[in-house]
Amino acid sequence: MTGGGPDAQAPALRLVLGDQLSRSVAALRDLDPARDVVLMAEVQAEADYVPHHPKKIAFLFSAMRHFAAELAEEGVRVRYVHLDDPGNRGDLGGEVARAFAEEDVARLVCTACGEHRLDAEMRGWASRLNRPVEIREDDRFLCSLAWFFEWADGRKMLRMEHFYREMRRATGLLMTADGQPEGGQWNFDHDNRKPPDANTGEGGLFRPPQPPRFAPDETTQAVLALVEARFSDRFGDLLPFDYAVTRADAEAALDAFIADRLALFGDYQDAMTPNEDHLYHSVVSLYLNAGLLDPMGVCRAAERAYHEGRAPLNAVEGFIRQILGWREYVRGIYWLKGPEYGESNFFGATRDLPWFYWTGDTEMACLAHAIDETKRLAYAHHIQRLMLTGTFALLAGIAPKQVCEWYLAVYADAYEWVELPNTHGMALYADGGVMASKPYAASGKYIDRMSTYCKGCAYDVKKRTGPGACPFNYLYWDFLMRNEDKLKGNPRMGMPLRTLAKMSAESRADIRRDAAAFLENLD
Ligand code: FAD
Ligand code: DLZ
Ligand code: SF4
Repeated sequence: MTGGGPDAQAPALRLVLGDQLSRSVAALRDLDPARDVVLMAEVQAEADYVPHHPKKIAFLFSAMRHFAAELAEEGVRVRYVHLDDPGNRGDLGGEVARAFAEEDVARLVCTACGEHRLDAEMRGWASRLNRPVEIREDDRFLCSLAWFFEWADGRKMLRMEHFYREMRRATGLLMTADGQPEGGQWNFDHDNRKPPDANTGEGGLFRPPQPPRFAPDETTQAVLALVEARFSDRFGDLLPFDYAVTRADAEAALDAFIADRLALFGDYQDAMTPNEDHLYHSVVSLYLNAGLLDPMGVCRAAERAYHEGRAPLNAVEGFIRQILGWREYVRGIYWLKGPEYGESNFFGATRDLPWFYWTGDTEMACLAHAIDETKRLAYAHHIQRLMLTGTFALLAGIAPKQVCEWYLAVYADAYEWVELPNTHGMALYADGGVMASKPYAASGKYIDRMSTYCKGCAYDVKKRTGPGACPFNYLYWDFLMRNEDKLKGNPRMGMPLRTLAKMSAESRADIRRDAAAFLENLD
């Protein structure tokens, strides 16, 4: 508690943010409905700090309104501020101050938020408001920050795989009674690299099962009208809107994933096709990150499917690793590295984000689909984010801050704690290797192997240079040439750099020429 003052029995204002929609969230834990007031506020500042996708805003506002209604049904007094309420002060600090002026409360109880930007602001509230402010740790994660910092302490390399094994041991997830990993291996990734085939809809005889769709109720319709009126000038389609906005529906979405798609999640985890948006991915990140699902519940549901013979180990281990491993790990990195983390720029990349990231208007079929899908759904799956929009930005030398802002704005699951390490660290290697052991740089060959995009593309993936050559090809080699000095100390870059060293001066010149011409005309 900062600010001194009343004891734990005094009436409290309890703040719940848009991504804290869990009844078990720390700020609500000792809530006394007879005494306390819960504050939830739709505010312009949170909608504007990046130009969030209209679907993301609609999802959050509707989920917030439904959560507030559930609390009210329990008999809790909720002070819910709508975006268009007269008197709305426009930011969270202003709404907390207004609540103190108008409610009979003596202290503020909150749960730590997920971004340094707001965290710094919240830590200033006690002195600004001259009221006691208690900021509790967000313990809806499987690994506490203290535990993560202890794990990281003294380690030269903070590799996810090492962290993940510790997490498997600590939680017992997919562990045998004698403390061994289920199936005798920690990781089944080598089984999880199938390209698209009949199971992903190639040949047109079969369509992978689709995630369930939830028809907007009256509350959601009111939010959709508000978002249409206020945010329709932004990148992203508001309609159709069919995401879950309650815990019950988010659980139904999870159940449908476990029943229909989990079994093939592993096999097609890295596959991409222009004909399908989700393939066998779960589409639960927006629910997890907003608090409508809890990570242990999701992992246990997948583990049960394995033990009951409904999904194979390669799928279940792969899925659990994303949540127990990657999700917890990136959160730890974000808080461990602090606000300076996003300031690094290992490759000194300065180019502006191409305009087509906001339109999808490009002849590169792979990027056109990933961006169009993002525009329609505020969603793209991991390999699209990493190996298409991410790799392109890496190869083209786009300024990391601009790329990070784009990712933070356009995805319904994006908050800085999870977006920044994934974009700045994993996709762009702007952190110089804190997260990844090498940059995820790849040529068109990778995209051709893992997708069917190239078949319908104006460019030729087999051509490295010359008219019609795939831009990923010459940009890849140009990236290696431009950054050879920075990469040569990395043993994992040895093979491509040796290939580069064998390249004739003429081939190098062709690559440079095509890359320069392409980059000059990016917009
Ligand atoms: P699935 O493929 O079904 O995976 C299951 C769950 O695992 C996800 O719902 C998610 O909660 C978790 N998960 C998987 N990979 C990661 C990861 N790398 N980091 C954290 N959690 C992970 N994820 C976000 O939640 N928010 C973001 O803002 C975000 N930005 C990203 C930016 C880039 C450049 C990249 C490469 C990845 C980003 N990710 C982000 C991670 C991942 O792409 C998404 O979590 C995933 O695509 C969400 O879709 P899904 O629910 O269908 O995931
Ligand atoms: C993302 C978002 C948006 C668009 N709007 C609100 C809002 O009006 N009120 C609110 O409490 N939270 C909102 N959020 C989520 C916050 O931005 C999020 O809590 C912080 O970024 C920390 O993760
Ligand atoms: Fe993408 Fe190149 Fe394939 Fe076209 S040819 S889809 S640009 S990888």
